[in-house]
Amino acid sequence: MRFPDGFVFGCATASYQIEGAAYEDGKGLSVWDMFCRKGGTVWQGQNGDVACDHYHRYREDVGIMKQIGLKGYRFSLSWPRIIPEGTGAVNEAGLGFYDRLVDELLAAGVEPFVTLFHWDYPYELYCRGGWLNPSSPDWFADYARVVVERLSDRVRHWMTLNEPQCFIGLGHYTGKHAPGDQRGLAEVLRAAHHSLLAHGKAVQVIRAHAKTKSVIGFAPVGAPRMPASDDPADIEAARQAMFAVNGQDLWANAFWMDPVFLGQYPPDALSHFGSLMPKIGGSDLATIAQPLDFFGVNTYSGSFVKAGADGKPESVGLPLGHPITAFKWWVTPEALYWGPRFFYERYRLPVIITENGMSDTDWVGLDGGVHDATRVDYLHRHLLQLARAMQDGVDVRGYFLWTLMDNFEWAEGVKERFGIVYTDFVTQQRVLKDSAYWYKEVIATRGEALGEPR
Ligand code: IFM
Repeated sequence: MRFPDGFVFGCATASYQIEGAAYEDGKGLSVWDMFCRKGGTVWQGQNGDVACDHYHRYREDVGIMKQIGLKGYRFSLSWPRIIPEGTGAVNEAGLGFYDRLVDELLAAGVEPFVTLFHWDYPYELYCRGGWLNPSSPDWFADYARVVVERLSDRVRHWMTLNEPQCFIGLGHYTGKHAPGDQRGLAEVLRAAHHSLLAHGKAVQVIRAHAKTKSVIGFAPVGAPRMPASDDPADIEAARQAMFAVNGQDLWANAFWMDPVFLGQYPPDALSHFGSLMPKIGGSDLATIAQPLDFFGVNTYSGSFVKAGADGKPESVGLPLGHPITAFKWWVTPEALYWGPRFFYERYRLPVIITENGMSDTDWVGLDGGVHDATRVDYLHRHLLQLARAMQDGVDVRGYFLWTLMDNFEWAEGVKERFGIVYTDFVTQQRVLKDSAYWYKEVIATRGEALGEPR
């Protein structure tokens, strides 16, 4: 199978995970700068102060993207690098960095896909209440305007928020991520609502101020539920489970996606969370549900479901010894079939996989290469399932592999290596792994190198 002309094979990264230069050129503090300094928060007390030093080495990194033949590069902007206090004065040096990066990408023939926010929230705004402050959606919209006015003559593809499930849920509920808060569910739901409003307002800003026709999306986590068999009853059970809201956490797909794509919170979210739900202003849902151009989704793994005796969804465990990544995430390639299929069915927008990949314990071999056969197999299986979804009629426009190079994996520090390029964090030397050469071949043949979907 050949992927369609114009299908974007890319890689994704995020500012705090690769840039470093945490205290340079007028950048303001982010919640991640402060969280890492707290102690006991990140593996071995590591931080993203230097990370991959991409801020200084971006030319070399774009050269690597060109060598691999990437069609698109998804990266995020550091809000406090651009507006150190979160609102107000703009830091020209910070904005200039992204300006040069965009130029470099375009010169290399790599299309920039910009994510406005991938977790490095301005610390100054956190001190003013952060996502709990009712003004937070406007702060985000103001920041979006600064960026759009500067970059939209060259950037056409935009994503607003990356994985609100994580920066709200892990950041404000479990406290595992920055800012490290453990708040009650009512406050967390209020912060979630503000983040969705921020998304909607940013879309309005892009549409109103972009200098070229924009293609806009959102990049939530998509956690697929997959039928345990081809029995239509199991398929229906998986579909129901995929969009149900029933846990005491923030992982439910529909909680985040329905407001954005359908203009309403799912009815079971309202009944399930009841009085914990925030007050929803009269025009809030209309603001949140701005028309989007694609359904971006980050998917790494899924879980199986069957129809129970009463027809209701029942979880099905995986067999003993089922494959698992270094991060201890189950390897379930069918997630890239059922996820896109169910999401497309419900939200009717072209799908872009905005992240997919796996962590492993890679190191440089005696021969100087990095032989990550397991990652190649993971990617191969996932791309074949995505191709199968496309053959079954799902409109998929792109695939962004997470990630270009090993980087700072949040609370796990540099322990979890997700890259197709190996980063030596001492010398900052980059080494293309076998998976990078494999991906290059996949891109060059527009997927033919994968063989037929199976
Ligand atoms: O590294 C993260 C990324 O920042 C968001 N999505 C999941 C990746 C792997 O954990």
